[in-house]
Amino acid sequence: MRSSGRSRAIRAPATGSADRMSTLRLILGDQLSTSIATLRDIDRQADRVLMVEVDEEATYVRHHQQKLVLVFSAMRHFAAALQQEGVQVDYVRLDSASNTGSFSGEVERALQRRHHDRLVVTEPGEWRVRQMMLRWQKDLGIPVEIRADDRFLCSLAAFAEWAKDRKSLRMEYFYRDMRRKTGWLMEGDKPVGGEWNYDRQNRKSLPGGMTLPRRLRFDADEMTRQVMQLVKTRFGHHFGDLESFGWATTRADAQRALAHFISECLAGFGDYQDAMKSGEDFLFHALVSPYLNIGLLDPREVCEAALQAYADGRAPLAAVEGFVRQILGWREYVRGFYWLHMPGYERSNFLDAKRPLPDFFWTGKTDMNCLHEAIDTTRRHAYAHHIQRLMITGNFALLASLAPAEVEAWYLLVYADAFEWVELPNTHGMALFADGGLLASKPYAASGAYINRMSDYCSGCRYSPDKKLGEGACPFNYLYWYFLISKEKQLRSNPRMGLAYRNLSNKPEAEIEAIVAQAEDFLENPGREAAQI
Ligand code: FAD
Ligand code: DLZ
Ligand code: SF4
Repeated sequence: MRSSGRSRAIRAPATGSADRMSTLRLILGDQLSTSIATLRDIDRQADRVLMVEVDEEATYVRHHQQKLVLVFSAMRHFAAALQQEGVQVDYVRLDSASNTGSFSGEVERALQRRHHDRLVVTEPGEWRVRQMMLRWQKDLGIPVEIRADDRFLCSLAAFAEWAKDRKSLRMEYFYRDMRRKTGWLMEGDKPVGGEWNYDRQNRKSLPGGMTLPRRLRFDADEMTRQVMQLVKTRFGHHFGDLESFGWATTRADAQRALAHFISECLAGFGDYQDAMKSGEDFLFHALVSPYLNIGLLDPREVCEAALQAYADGRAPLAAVEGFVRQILGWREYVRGFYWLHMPGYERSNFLDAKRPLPDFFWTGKTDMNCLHEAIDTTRRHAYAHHIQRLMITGNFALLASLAPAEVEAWYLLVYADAFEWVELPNTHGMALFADGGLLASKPYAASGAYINRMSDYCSGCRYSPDKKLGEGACPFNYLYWYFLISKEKQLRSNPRMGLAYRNLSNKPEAEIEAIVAQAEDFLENPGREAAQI
């Protein structure tokens, strides 16, 4: 049964004391923080927390099986922790017989079960859910208070104020303002060490034979095992492996993961932030985005842990600045950006990209070893690190002119940390340049030479990054030039593309013709080699 959505009062008869107000407090699966605004001012005797596992959220895109396990198991652990604190929690499991399958239906049912005077929620992370919530007051006949999500370091109002009257929004300037506001890595009004950004030092490839840090993964407890069984039964056809699940599902374990990253990996994070290596899924990355995004960790505590490591001399400035920039800068920036440009942001298609997503995005079966590695780690962990997302799968999607909506649906479902507020700007804006430069000043387009420089993938590939055309040539090479040729109308006037277009003009006509022929032949069926595997 689904909520009819008609306007009516559906409140159960009052049962509590006449002068004590009762509030229903809805907590969503990415709001698992005891500091969440919804829980403030809770009256433990009179109020109830509502948490619901619903089919609609599990299937609006077919999330990776590990993402489903993470969200449901973390929800169940969070509910149990609240109950231990004496909070009354009304928890609806996915397999409960009367589950209506939607947020609206479950809120309606909770109001039928018990009398409440009002509903309190914290604003959600997706436009889709916000629109749903805005209808509840009228549809359910109860006052609904939607509170600001103040777990972020920059409020939406402060971001809108920063963005106002700016011709273009660039993360770097936002980040500098946030450094000034927080005082992090500042000496008075100057950045510590004299530079705002140490990225130039953060682009090393991994030296051969380097020992990489052991990563902390977590064994599934009984609660997680039950959820794994549920997911296997109901969503076993969704993308991704289940058995390799190793994510933390409680705040305590997420804090352990953070502490482990700070002590074992942060010092190497800066230098090797852009590096990639075959068979190494995590390198020096933090693996904290799923925890930040569902609320098990708070961005302030994550940044402060890194700042403390710098203060104690346990990590160099370039690493700590690089890490803090990802959270204080990028994470806050994309969230403000998303809400500023929604709705409608996802509809732009500046580069007129239309090709369907090749099948190997689901199977990982392709002779292009870099793509195989990035998709395979995604399948095994619901994770790939930033450079794999941007410069391997993202770069391919950009160069191959894949339809933004298909690529975005893929990114939203395959990663454990994917929620639209963070996934969409990164995919639509940063990786695909589909917004024509609202988020990034130029497309992140690269040939095989970049991938060869930053990884060891090419040595295990049937293609050669040194070969530009003909049999065995790396597809990224001719696709890169074909991209410039076919998108010239949109990109030539971009000042940051000047050098690329000057290089293109130096190419003889015969070479251009050969590039176009080979690229178009490849793009007709990019997955054709998979048949040989
Ligand atoms: P680290 O590399 O160790 O970085 C530390 C933290 O910084 C991350 O946990 C994350 O919270 C934050 N961060 C870093 N880069 C970004 C960024 N560009 N935007 C926002 N936060 C950032 N991140 C998500 O959280 N959810 C997504 O759905 C998502 N989709 C992406 C799609 C594409 C096409 C690209 C290019 C990037 C995407 N990112 C997304 C950003 C980034 O790739 C991930 O945050 C990062 O890989 C998470 O792994 P980590 O915790 O090991 O990060
Ligand atoms: C991602 C997700 C999934 C798979 N399932 C649920 C759920 O059953 N119940 C719930 O409260 N939240 C879930 N979530 C997270 C929501 O999709 C998320 O809260 C919205 O997208 C708003 O950001
Ligand atoms: Fe990727 Fe090209 Fe290197 Fe193969 S040769 S791994 S396709 S960049």
